[in-house]
Amino acid sequence: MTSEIVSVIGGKEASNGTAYESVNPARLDEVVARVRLADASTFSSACRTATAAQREWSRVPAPVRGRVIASIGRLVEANAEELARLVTREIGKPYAEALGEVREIVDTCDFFLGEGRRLYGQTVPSEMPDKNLFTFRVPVGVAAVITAGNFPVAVPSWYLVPALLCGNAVVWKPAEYAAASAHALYRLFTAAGLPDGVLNLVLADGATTFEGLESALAEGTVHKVGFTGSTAVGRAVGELCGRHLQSPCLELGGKNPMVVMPDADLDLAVEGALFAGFGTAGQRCTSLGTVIVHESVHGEFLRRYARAVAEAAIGDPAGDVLCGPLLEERFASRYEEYLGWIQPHHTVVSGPTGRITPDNPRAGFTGEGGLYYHPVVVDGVRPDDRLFLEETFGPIVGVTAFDTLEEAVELANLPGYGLSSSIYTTDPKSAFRFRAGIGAGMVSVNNSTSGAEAHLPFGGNGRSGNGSRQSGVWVLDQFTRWQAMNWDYSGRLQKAQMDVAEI
Ligand code: UN1
Repeated sequence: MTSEIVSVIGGKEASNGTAYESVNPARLDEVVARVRLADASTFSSACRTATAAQREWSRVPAPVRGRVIASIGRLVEANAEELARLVTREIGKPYAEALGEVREIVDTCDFFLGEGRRLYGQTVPSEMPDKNLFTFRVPVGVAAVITAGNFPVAVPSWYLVPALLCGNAVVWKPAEYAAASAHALYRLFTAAGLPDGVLNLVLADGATTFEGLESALAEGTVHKVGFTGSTAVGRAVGELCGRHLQSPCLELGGKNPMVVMPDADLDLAVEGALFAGFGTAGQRCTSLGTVIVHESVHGEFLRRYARAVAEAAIGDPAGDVLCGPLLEERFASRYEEYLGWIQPHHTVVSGPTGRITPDNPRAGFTGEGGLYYHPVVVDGVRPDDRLFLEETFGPIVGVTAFDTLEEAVELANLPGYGLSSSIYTTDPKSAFRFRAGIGAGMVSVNNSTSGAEAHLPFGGNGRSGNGSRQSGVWVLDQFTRWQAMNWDYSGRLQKAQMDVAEI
């Protein structure tokens, strides 16, 4: 049994609050961590502490901050297997994927350590003589980062690393059911040499966090909110930020489509649909929602997909499996509701549905108890079905047929999300037409909807977010604001628009 995990603010442990247990979803009787969940005032006091620490941190030259990011990357790399094992134990993510997730933090650090030596501003020509114009990137101040538990370490690093590199302080509130993984990552970050108060960890439930965030925004101690989670909560976070004239970075749900053209390599498409649909037990924001398959290959695709799903390894996430348990009880019961959306006009082509139990077994299953579910493929979903329209965070994929590419694009856009998308085709014209028509922030050609690389812009539109982008240079616009400077050395008052130089 591990000792209790608590919030850390300004380098000090905050041990007030209520008790919570983070449980291994693969073995529900195994407590991974005893956690103390803080109250709302802890969140707002963390934001005040961060405000003071940020002043000093922003004065540290960006290349030096970059060196701290480099140390974080090295520390994470040196502890990768241990961290990945903890992620597997705490949220049930198959070990190979968990290790990949840790790799994604290292990739993020690799990218941003050099950004400390760039973080470029610009020189801009003036319309007047003897005058220079400049732009500077300035840190926003304190970033409140609220993250989900399906990517308990990589997705937080997408916020934390660039925010810190840009000279901000951070108050990070991870998902409580992933508190041990978050705490381990927090320890690696601070061990790399971040001064106290620059990165603060607040362990709290959602409602308390919301309350704490509301007062911090009113006090003016939060200047940017980064939120990864459901569309419903993202909407509430967006409304709250809007009242305080802030534009948050929102990374929300997806109903990610995969279009399979008649000329597609069907085996490749099946492999992609298997990983995108059932990797991470379908609990990525980039997981596959609906396969939109051309009617001429619909039957053959379904036959091969159903066989691949039947043969997929499901069970103990510490082993070599495609799919482990769902994240937590709350997600499992919500997923059971989604199963209730299956209608008489649908055909389940994957065999049994629901929880895997001795009475509802699955061949080759290697788990014991735990929140394991049968992977489900539902053919015949229609544009007005909830299964077609709504995100179903969990192992269920809908299938529908189309005739023309225009119709496929329309179907793909219909649910109004816009995170990831994919097309399988051997014809570049179809691929580019799809790219031009799809409303998603990310498009894959002959690849899974999930598994974006850590240095391309990541983010969505519509119900998937407010158009903000993470990763690569694009995220710098979330964590810095442009400051414009003009310097007149003419020795007289030159008035813009009024004293324009004549030829
Ligand atoms: C998420 O589920 O919130 O592209 C992020 C992917 C991963 C990140 C998923 N690199 O699937």
